[in-house]
Amino acid sequence: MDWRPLPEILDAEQLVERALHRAAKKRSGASDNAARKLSSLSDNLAATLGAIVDDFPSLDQLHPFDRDIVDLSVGLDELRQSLGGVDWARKQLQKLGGRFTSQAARARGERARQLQKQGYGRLTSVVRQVADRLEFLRDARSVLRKLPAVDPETPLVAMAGAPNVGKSSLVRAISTGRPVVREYPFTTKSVSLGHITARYQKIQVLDTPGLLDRPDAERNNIEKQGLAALEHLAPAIAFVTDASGTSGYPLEVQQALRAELRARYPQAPWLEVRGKFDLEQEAPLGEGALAVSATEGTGVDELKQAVIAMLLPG
Ligand SMILES: Nc1nc2c(ncn2[C@@H]2O[C@H](COP(=O)(O)OP(=O)(O)O)[C@@H](O)[C@H]2O)c(=O)[nH]1
Ligand SMILES: [Mg+2]
Repeated sequence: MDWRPLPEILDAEQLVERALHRAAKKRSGASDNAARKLSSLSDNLAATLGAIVDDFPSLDQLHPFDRDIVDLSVGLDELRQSLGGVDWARKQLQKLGGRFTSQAARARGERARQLQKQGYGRLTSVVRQVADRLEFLRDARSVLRKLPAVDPETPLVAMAGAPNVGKSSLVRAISTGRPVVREYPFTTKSVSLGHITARYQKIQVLDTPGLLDRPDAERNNIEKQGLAALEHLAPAIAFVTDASGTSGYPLEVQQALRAELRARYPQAPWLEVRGKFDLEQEAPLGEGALAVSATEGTGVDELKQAVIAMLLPG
């Protein structure tokens, strides 16, 4: 799902102000002035709220990966409730708008002015009642827009391994992905995506947050984002082991994690990667493993070619 096109969402005050400004321009001088203003205000507010709801993809039709990622990053229930709240307000605005407009159309003079004032108050207060919902949607939008636009139909390799072993550095080295690299664990707060183009085809390279060898129930939301990808997108896996002793995660812990993932995803095409090979190694390079150094660039092209061969056979 590509969330980047999600349009900006105004907050309740901005929305009210804009609609009031537009309604103020509706001057006819005729006796139906109040009715025209009321109808402009309610139509405008209802249409804007309706567009906010419509611009979000239907949550029930999300790909299971996107559904998990949305849930882990902003909360699916809260998102659903906020959209529901805004849709409630849209219906309220239509109902109230229709009622005040037709009453004002039949009224004259002071009575019409009174109805206009009352209607304005009621309509704007409906929008203000969902101010928190709108605020939530504004925040959600800025989080969602940063999520990776994974295409489930395009070949995918996930860089997996314990925290701080050099996954993000390798994603940067072999793909267009630009995940943050830091000298401490858990810098990767969410999955992120890069691409490799080979033979006129695209391969997606997913950077996943570090995983620890522990039961799912103890895994945090950041780890769960990586698992959602492994679970729902059936990627090839490039498993990175760091035997330099600098990651902060002992080799046995990394190997236990590797065994867990292999057992969990026995069908996944698998690349064994030994990272930080420029540093002294605590264990010999296993059979079939690729030795790479992201900092010195050694083995990086071999890794890229191995990924291509694994995902674009023939
Ligand atoms: N010496 C050396 N350090 C590396 C290498 N790759 C990554 N690092 C360092 O290891 C730390 C963690 O790297 P990062 O790519 O963020 O690891 P991640 O947490 O697995 O994504 C950073 O300080 C990197 O500079 C490498 O090939 N050699
Ligand atoms: Mg990382």
